[in-house]
Amino acid sequence: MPETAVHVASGKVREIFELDDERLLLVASDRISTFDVVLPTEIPDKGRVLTGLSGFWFARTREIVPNHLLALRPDGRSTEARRLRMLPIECVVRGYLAGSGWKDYRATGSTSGHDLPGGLRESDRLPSPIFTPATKAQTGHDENISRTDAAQLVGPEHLAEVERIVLELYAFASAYAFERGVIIADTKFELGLDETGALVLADEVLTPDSSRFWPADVYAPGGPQPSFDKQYVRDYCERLGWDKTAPGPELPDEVVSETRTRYVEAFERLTGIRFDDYLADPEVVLR
Ligand code: PZK
Repeated sequence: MPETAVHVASGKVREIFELDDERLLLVASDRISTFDVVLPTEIPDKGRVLTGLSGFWFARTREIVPNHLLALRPDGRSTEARRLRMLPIECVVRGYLAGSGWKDYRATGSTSGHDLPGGLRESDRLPSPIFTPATKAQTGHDENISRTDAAQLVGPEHLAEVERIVLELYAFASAYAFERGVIIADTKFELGLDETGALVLADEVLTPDSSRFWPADVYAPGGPQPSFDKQYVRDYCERLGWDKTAPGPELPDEVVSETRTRYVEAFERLTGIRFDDYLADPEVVLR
């Protein structure tokens, strides 16, 4: 990292530094969270997998929407990005009924104002993907909001374009991933505005931390699905009987190495690129 990079923000598992007035450095750590708690044990290369996947998707979705990516650093975990004015909403797209979408549906029959057919089960595929904007909670959980509230936050003209863009991104990526055996049940995008007022895709995109990835070969709606990446960690935590409050448990070596393998497998399946080739030259994902 350059000596002059000033730390500006921390997420649960990543950091942002300021390079200059126009550029940020996003650094993805190997930290992992489960049940909303960051665990004391890291998953080696997890940050590289996420950075590589984001770069891969940025390169393949440029025709749908311009993005903030300027370069991937040789360490494989750091992204140089254009500095934007971020929109104050999370742009969630759901193709399947899971997480808070399932909770809202079960309680009210709808989510973010989308009236859904009756009789849907947990993890069912939706008749068509839906945009379910959410607030950016500073602490605690993002809250699904109505389109009216979202329009208030970003302006009605931006909201219509944001919805069109994120539905197109989801349609492209979910079809691509499904052919490679991965269901993208839902995913969260973040957009910002550049100096000309144009919408730009930012943050991380279509990674296991910003999405629910399910292995397609065992998909069975009617209950929760196994997570492509974190299932070993969740199962271990459940077996321990941990109460899911901080601090989380240390992970045994076997859970760490199985989990690392799952992250690397997600990377290789989705990109078609060997992870070792990424480590040798991260910008292979951009070509
Ligand atoms: C920005 N975050 C979330 C990400 C963290 C926090 N291109 C951009 N321009 C201006 N701001 C942001 C971005 C991006 N991406 C993103 N917060 C600000 C975030 C990574 C680590 F700690």
